[in-house]
Amino acid sequence: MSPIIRAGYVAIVGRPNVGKSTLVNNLVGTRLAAVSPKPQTSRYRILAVLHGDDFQVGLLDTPGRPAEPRIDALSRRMLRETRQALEIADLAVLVSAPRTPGDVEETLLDEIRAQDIPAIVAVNKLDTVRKGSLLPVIEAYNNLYDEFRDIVPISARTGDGLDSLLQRIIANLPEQEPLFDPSTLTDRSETFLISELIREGVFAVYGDEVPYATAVEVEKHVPQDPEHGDKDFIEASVYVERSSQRGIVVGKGGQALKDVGVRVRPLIEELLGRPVMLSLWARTRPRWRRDDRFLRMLEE
Ligand SMILES: Nc1nc2c(ncn2[C@@H]2O[C@H](COP(=O)(O)OP(=O)(O)OP(=O)(O)O)[C@@H](O)[C@H]2O)c(=O)[nH]1
Ligand SMILES: [Mg+2]
Repeated sequence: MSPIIRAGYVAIVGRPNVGKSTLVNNLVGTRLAAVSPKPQTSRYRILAVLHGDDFQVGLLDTPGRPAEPRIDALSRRMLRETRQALEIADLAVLVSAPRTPGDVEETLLDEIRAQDIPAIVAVNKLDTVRKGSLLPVIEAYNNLYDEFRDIVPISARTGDGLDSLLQRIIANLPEQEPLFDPSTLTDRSETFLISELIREGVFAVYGDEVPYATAVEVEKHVPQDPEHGDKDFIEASVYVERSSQRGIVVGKGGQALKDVGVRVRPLIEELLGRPVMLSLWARTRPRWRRDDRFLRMLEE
């Protein structure tokens, strides 16, 4: 018979750019979710499982909830990812910047309440503020909802407070048989994780507008092909909506796309544990943000 442990799914929700993906990556100690200084980096729900002797925490990273979502298939899917994470979850962690809650937090709180699950607030980016300035933030969250199980200040970047957050998460999970195989780290395929690392590179290299017009598809992954010098061969496309954007993605003499490759290849090698040859192509695909079939295909 399996032992009874603390086990469950934890939806990590919050507005864009508050550090949800950084937190998830830091808790599991692996770069699974794309991170960037630009809002709305995450587009998918990603499971990351943290295993301990007497617990299993299934963290669900989610896309940030914008104040005013765009109206297209991609934005609709992003909202749905958060909703589904809350439906699956045994516990919600509402991640916040070190600021008092606003409309977005209230909306998310309504959705958490509708699922009738306990919630913890993680006030992130502790490293960017003076300690004293957190008190009014904590008080405002307390006033917003007096049933928060905890309000924990953290810095996902420095790791400050993550141990106590994890303890509070575990303590609020149901006692049950293990949910995951001990070897499970994520529910996402290697191909998907590679495409997300490339997307992270795209968010890092290009200016404000272009990343939102891009999608990444890994088209070919040939593991350890001797023809290519005993390296995995990976070919991927960076899609944009307009040909003018394609020019920006390629850059002068192909330099911008090369920069993405240089940045991303070591991260893919770290993920796979093998040397990689990466070939990136920029392609135009008009209105891909509205193309549900294309979006579904990217998730596989
Ligand atoms: N100073 C500081 N920066 C942080 C911290 N946590 C995250 N960041 C930065 O905040 C930015 C956003 O981080 P993400 O993890 O991508 O945020 P997110 O909430 O997943 O964003 P979306 O996916 O767009 O919703 C990145 O530049 C991170 O490096 C922190 O504790 N302190
Ligand atoms: Mg994210």
